[in-house]
Amino acid sequence: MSEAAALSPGNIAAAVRRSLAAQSIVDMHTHLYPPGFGTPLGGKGGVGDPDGLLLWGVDELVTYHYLVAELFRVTPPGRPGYEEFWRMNKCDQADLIWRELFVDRTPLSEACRGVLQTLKSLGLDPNEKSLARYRKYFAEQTPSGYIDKVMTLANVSTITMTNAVFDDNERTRWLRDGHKLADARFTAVLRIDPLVRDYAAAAQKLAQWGYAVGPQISDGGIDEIKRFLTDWLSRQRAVYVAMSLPPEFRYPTGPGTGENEAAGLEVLRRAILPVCADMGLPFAMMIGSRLRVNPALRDAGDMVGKADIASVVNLCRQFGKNKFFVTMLARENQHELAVAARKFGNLMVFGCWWFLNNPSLIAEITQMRLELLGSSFIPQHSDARVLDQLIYKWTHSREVIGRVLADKYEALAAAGRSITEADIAQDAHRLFAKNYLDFLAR
Ligand code: HDL
Ligand code: ZN
Repeated sequence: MSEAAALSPGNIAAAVRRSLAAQSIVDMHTHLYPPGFGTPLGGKGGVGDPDGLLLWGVDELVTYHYLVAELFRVTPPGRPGYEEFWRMNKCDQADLIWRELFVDRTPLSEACRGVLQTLKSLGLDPNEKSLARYRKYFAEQTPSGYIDKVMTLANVSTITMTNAVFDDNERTRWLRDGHKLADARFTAVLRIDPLVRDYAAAAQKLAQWGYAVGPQISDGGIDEIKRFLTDWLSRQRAVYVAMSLPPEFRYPTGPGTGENEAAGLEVLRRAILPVCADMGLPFAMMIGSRLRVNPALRDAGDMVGKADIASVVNLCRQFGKNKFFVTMLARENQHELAVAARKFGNLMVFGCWWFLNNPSLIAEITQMRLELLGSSFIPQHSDARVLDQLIYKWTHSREVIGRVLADKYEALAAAGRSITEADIAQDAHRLFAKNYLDFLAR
């Protein structure tokens, strides 16, 4: 069919599926790394690095922290205990999770279904009772070759990392291996949560790293924090700066703001945002994560809380020269955030983050965003922590977002607007790549 011919309503859904499948994705937020950062699974001819940052293969897939949380919902108390579980090796942890969540129970959760979708997409049978056959398959892969395979299956063109400079393991690798970390498939993001979430602790580390920063904010200290930021932005060649923030995040300070919190906000106001504005870099705020509500679960122990959109509005208005990527973790915050984006062109709403990355909520949020923002938002990021997850996270999101888009196109057709394959392809490009890249370049 010619791209210019109007689609009949009955052909729109299939055209959307084709377009989204064909559209390569720039994934703007992941926790993935190229092989230069090391990988615990050496694969064919390789040697594993237990502290390596590139996670891939079935044992990492099955021990994803979402599934660890789900494991402890079904095992009898203390069998195993938390610390007993963490002392188990990765394979034993994966065998336990596979048996408890995938064999003894129907794997109904999104995180379970994702593992099965990934295995199926790789040509493996998702019905195995043990992980042995899957392990054999992954043992035949090389990390870099498997990255290409996964990116092709997921049709992802660029993987955007999260580079947590306050993480000792990652920082050491940047300082030691900087020259060999570059990989054209990946772009870096400077992640600096402690600078605002816990300024006192961050200041101590900065001082250890040679930046003249003290527990009290000073003009000299602000200059040193700016130097720290520009040092790392150039080392990483970062494309934006990011941090997650708790539900209690408020800007500006209020009567209840504590001393440490106030210091973090001053660092945000006087160092982080000016450096981002000077360098033309977006600042990404991921708001609503309350960390370690169950510390024994480690990464699986974080929780969601309703946050304050007025603070986002205040920042967008006060810092008109800055560009803000914002995603919020609470379902209850999504409508107000989308309305805020109608008020500020320097606010780009993105993703269905973490506990929102489920079909029912992706559908609800995407429909609302299309109705309020047209195509001027970024519908999804994968947040993948295990490379293989790109396959299922994007398979599932293309399916759900595609159905919502098809519904909107059918409604437009009913209103008399002709919808062509070219219209759909242009929107797919905008939503899954161009909005992000244009905002970086804006
Ligand atoms: O802060 C973040 O970037 C979150 O995405 C956390 O990493 C979280 O643990 C996660 O992986 N969510 O999907
Ligand atoms: Zn993340």
